[in-house]
Amino acid sequence: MLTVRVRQRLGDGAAHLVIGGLQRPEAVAAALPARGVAAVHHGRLDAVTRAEELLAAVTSAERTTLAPPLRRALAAFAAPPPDLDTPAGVLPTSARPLIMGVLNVTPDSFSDGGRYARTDVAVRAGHTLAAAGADLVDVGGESTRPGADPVPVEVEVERVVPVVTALAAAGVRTSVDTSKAAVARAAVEAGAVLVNDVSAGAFDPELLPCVAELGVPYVLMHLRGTPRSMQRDPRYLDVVAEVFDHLAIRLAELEAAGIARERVLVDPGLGFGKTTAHNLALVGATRELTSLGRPVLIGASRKSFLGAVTGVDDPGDRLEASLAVAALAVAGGARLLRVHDVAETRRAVALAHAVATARPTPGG
Ligand code: PMM
Repeated sequence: MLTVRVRQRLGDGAAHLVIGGLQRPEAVAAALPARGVAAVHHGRLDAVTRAEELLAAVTSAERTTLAPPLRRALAAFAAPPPDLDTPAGVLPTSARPLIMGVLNVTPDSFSDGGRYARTDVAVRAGHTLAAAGADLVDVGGESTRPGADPVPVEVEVERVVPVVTALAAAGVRTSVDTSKAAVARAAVEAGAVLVNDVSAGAFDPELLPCVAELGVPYVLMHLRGTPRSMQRDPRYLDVVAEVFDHLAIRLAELEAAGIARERVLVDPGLGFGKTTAHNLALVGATRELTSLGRPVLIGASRKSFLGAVTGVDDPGDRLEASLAVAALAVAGGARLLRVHDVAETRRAVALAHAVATARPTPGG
């Protein structure tokens, strides 16, 4: 499949593009007018070019298939994404970055392990997140920490559903963090308005048909391997290109499975089969992910790569690093931040968003 990543738009109508899936990328590079970059890396064309020049350089058959994704990616790059419709109203992703507060109802999550294993305690914590300004409370009943074992479906349902039910009844908007169809269904029936799946549909073949039927928004995240194995020496030739292409290809596959693009958010999956260097490169490439045309979710809060950079071992002490990444992600166009420290992130993000959208009129 052809994939189009915009790295930068230039003033003269040209753009720095990376195109995956071309039949003869070297021939296309050779046919482009010289403008600086026109090279092939790991089978992908990396070129500074205008859309018309690029379309003129490919075969007529490829022109037909390349033109729609090329125009879509150029239009989407750096533009605010559309809003998301949910059963509980619109999530205004076009207007501002939103905050998803993390509520892990598990005995073993890495950052808040075990604190919320009791339903009443978890429900109270959900209210606290909402009061602090979370637009969504993300309820998860299975740890996705590196090395974690899967949880039986009944256990996950028992953990998640009472919490979602209580929060929904109190008017708190929830999402469900699960890779299992039965859990997604039970949680949505209990009031969850979005399915957040770290597996991109790879762990349970029933999940995507279930999401298609439920009709709620869906977070499509990149993960290499499984939580049990993912941190064993992850390697990429080009992490940004591979994560981007995976998301682009999976978006098309979701559409074929009945999940409209309009319902999907994309997430590079920081910490899921990635080294510190991979995670940092992906945070730095947030803007490029906006060329997928979907709201970008970034989940960096308290993760171990932040500790690796700052030398802070305790996840609970990684607030400053978490806020720094949140601000950088928003500057790069991210529109949903999955975080533990909601009030602090909200303030940091308000500032980052104000800078990103500041456009004084000349002389004003
Ligand atoms: N990270 C975790 C769990 N779920 N979901 C999405 N979409 N993106 C993430 O980065 C993500 C996630 C693991 O972090 P936690 O143990 O603090 O919940």
